[in-house]
This record gives sequence, C-alpha cells and structure tokens, in this order.
Amino acid sequence: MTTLLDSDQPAALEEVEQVRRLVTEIPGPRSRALHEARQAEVSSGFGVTLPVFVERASGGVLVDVDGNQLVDLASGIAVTSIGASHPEVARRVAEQAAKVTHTCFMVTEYEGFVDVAARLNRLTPGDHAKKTALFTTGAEAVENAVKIARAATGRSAVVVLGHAYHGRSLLTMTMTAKNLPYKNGFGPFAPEVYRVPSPYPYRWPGGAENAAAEALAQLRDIITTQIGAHNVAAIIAEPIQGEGGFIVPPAGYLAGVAELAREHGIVFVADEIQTGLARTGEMFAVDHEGVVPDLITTAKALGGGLPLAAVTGRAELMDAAPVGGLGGTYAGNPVACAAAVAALDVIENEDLVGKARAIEAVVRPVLEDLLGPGSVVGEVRGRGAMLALELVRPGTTDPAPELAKAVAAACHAEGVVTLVCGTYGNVIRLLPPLVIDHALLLDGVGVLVSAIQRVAGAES
Ligand code: PLZ
Repeated sequence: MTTLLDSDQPAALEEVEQVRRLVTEIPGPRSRALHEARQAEVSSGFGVTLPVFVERASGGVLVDVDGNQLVDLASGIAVTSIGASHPEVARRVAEQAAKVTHTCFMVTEYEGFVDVAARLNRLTPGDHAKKTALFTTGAEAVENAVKIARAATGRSAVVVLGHAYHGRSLLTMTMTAKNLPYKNGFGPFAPEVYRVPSPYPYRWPGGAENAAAEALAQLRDIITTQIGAHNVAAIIAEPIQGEGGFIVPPAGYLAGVAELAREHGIVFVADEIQTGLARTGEMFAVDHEGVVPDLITTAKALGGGLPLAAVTGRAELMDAAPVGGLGGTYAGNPVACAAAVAALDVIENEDLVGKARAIEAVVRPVLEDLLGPGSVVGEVRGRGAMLALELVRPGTTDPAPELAKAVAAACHAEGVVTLVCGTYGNVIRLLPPLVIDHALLLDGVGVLVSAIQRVAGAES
C-alpha cells in the first residue's frame, strides 16, 4: 500500500496549474447533486457562499468535483494564507499523524505545543516577557482572553466595538455586534458586555477626520460614567474589523484605546484572528500603528488550514488563571501544531508580509479605478491582502447589499470565489492566499471589476 510518506508523488502534493478553468456551469452537475444530498443530511443552520464541492486545492486554485478550477479570493475566510494544502503542511501533518495524533496537553506533554508558543511569543509585538495558551477555534481564543483578563484584574466588564465580530459561542456572539445571522433567537446573552461606537471613517457622523478623537471621547465617557473604569477587565478590538466590513480604524484610534486601557489598569486585547500573521502587510495589524496590546488572539492562518488558535501576551497576565483553569481536550492538538510550525516557517521564510504588500500594490489601483462621482463603489479600503469595496446607491452613501450579492453571484458563476461582509451586507472583500500567482490574482480581480461594471450599468 502506498502512503503519503513513502510515495514519490503523493496525490495530495501534486501541483494544480494556477489558472482558472471552467468545464461546466458553476455549480456543475456533480456539485448540484451533492448539495442536494447535503440538504437532507446537514443542519440548514449552516449557510454556504458558493454551493460547490471542492475535491482538492493548491495555492490559489480550488478544484471542484466537476473538474472546474476556481480562483480563490477568500482563503476559506483568511485561513490559507500560505496557499491551500501547502506541501510543507501536508508533509509535516502526515509525519506527525504517523507518530502521535493526540495525547491532550493537560494529560501528557509534547514539543509541538511549546514550539508554537515560543514562535508566537517571539513574533507578536512588544519585547516584554510573553507566554501563550493554545486552543482550537478563534471563538475559544477570544473567550479565554476574557477569562485571563478577568482572572488578572478581578473585574468583570468587557468592552467591545460596534461592527465587531468575535465568534459564535455564547460569550463571543454576545461580543459580536450583528444580530442576523449571528445572534437572532440565541439569547439571552452573556452579561457584562458593553459596546462602544466603532470609528467607521466612511460612516462617522462627525466626518472621517474627526472619527478617532470623537470615538475615543465616547469610549472614555462610556467607560468612566456608565461602566466605571474600575469594573472593566478588558477592551477587545479587531485592529481592522473583518466580518463587520473591513473597517480600518482612523490613525491614532488604537493607540488611544491602548493608552486609556493602561491609564485604568484595563487589559487591551487585539483580536488578530483575521488580520494577524502577515495578512495586512505587517506581521500583525497593530504593527501598522506601533501599538502593543497586552493580549493578542490568533487563529485562522496560524494552523495553515488545521484548527488552531492562541492567546499570547504579557507573562504575568497569562499566568493569572489558576493551574487547571485553562485548557481543553483538543487545545493545541499535535497535528495542528505540526501544521502551524510549517505555516509559520512559510510565513517567515517566504516573506509573506512582503507578498501581502505586493498584493495591495497590484490590486488597490485596479479597485480604485472604480471610484468616482456616481459610482456604486463608495469606498475602497483595507490593508495588504485584506481589501474591500463598499457598494452604495450611486451618489449616496446608502448601503447596496443587493448589488454586493449580485456582484458576488456573477463572480461565482465565472469561477471566482469572493465573499461579502459588513454590517449592512454591502461589502465585497478580498482575502487571497498571500502566495497567489499575480496573473491568477489579476484574472480574478478582472472578473470582479467587470461584474461591478455590469451591475452598475444595470443600475443607472
Ligand atoms: N475573531 C476577528 O474573524 C472568525 C467567521 C465565520 P472561529 N471569522 C470568520 C463565520 O461566519 O462563522 C473570527 C474573526 C475574528 C474571532 C473569530 C472566530 O473564529 O475560528 O470562527 O471561532
């Protein structure tokens, strides 16, 4: 029998030509049949952006069961930053799985867990002493950051932003801003979660240029007069808001939050689950502003496609929970840790920070060409390989979610996987693998641009 380890050219490692190629309509007949079968077996609570069944993937291409090759501008929501099924991840996962798949780190230890922790302690901003705790999903990392902040401060209140997304568990959906589809019908919610306005420059009532100062004044006011600063354990913010619409905070906002937190002994947590590990053209999005959070949550790109999440931060905070207070059966699973070591090697050795910047340099001008008076594109924003277009009714800032839906559907029909996000459902976001071939990237973006032009034409 041939295994992945002793074959010269294992199927999973075969190169997929980095081109878009459609051989059927999208979704094709086999995908449609499988999707129908799925309807009978799988909870309809799971939505799907594009009902295509993927058989394999490589770099920036997804190959479906009908043999179509799709351009991946989503990376499974910012996960496969190093490219889909990276050969180095496949190799180390196979090696690790052949040795030991699971012990539970709380029962007996293994090196991979410590290796990943050490890498994150070194990579994250700040030269203070740091420690890391590993978990499985992003929501768990956020929950544990809150537990750690509460244990360290002896306080209970948690401050989050408008447009925030932090997960789907009880605490993290409470922290998430948007009702539908994340919260509706799932309450009652967790107590002691307080929301402050997010400085959304494009939509800030006082104008983008005043957003940072005014939002900071509101944050200070709410914390001191409504909650009581002495009751606040943590302020948690995504340094670029992801699901909420790729909202880049105005310059100075994050630094102001960090300063306010320091002033009052509040733990400042940066949720870098979507933005972290090279995605935005810095190793962490807070690095764009030189801000050093007390705790940072990571997941997604960390595991190179396997489920792994982390909380990294000041050693004295990370040690505040009692022994046995943190953990989980699968937390920091050895196979996921092996994948993470491979992913971190690729991120560091292949200059994925530089690659994210190169993607912005190539894509941003193409997207900005769509701006102008009367355009359906109200704003182009984001950083690095986390870029987005906010679609509006021409001549206004009124959100146009149905246009975003139509544009995404047109892209999907032509084999380009794009995602919609935003509180108003009107933002098209691009999250390509950072290693994507530029010809493939421009092909995908070209399809997006013509879809927008078509939809805009129909609109006017
Ligand atoms: N924090 C900033 O972006 C996950 C959500 C997909 P999990 N974003 C994708 C969906 O609709 O469920 C995310 C994030 C930020 C936390 C999370 C949660 O990470 O691994 O999905 O739990």
